[in-house]
Amino acid sequence: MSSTAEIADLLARSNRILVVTGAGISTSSGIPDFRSPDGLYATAEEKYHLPYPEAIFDLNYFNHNPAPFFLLSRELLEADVAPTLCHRLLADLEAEGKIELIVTQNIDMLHTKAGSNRVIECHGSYLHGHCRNCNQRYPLADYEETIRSGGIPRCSCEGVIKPDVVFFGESLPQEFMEIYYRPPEADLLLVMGTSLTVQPVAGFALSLAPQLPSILVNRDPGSYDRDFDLVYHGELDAFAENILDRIEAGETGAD
Ligand code: CNA
Repeated sequence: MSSTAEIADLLARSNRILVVTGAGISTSSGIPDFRSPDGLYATAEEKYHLPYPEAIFDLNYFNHNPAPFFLLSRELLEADVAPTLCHRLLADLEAEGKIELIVTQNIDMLHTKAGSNRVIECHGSYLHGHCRNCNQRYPLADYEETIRSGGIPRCSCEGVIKPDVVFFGESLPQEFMEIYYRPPEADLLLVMGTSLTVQPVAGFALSLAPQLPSILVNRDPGSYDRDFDLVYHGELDAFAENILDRIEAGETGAD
């Protein structure tokens, strides 16, 4: 395992960092990930009364029963869900002009809440939604309150408004497909809090890892560790706090 000193030093020497994030960077805010033992896949069937856990992001199931997805959405949109130290670290690095792009698989909008702007939400987000019946587009402000109060948002035509979160089998946003085929120029790949199992994002990160200096930060060792130059195992908040402390103390060799 690499030390945080080595990682902080590489971060300090890099000026065009391409970041790929997953659900692990948000778990300390109270939003469960998918695959941890207490993650969504372990608890969803019982908690949301689903036939199988993936049904919560399945379009056919949503058309038949949208209630479980909106129950989960209510938890995600709760006002007190705050960005984590990891989101803060990335926003700070962006303020220093070091971030080329953050590609996030997360739908919780916490990168933007933390102040990051250079973000592609490749699995969509709640910022807009569309009516399943007439395709009318709605901004979050029009339907957020309904979700927060436990309801199912509906269009003027009575169709259900589905937030623009990418469900299984749906296309990823065009802006992600563009960088998938033409990755931005970067001098470091930083991957955090993802099991690297969901395509095409996993393939995107893993194909870039051998081409760039690369860092992987995750709780547990995994089969992809060998693809990265520096690997850190542990809690992401502790990792972010350590790096932020080093940056603040000027221990990083930053120019
Ligand atoms: P995943 O497959 O659940 O993997 C998460 C990874 O993060 C695992 O390797 C965990 O061990 C690791 N991890 C979890 N918590 C921590 C922690 N505190 N410190 C260090 N490591 C941790 O999730 P992926 O993001 O890889 O899968 C992609 C899915 C998850 C996308 O489709 C997302 O939309 C979806 N998702 C998003 C959210 C969200 O927006 N916050 C929540 C749950 C699922």
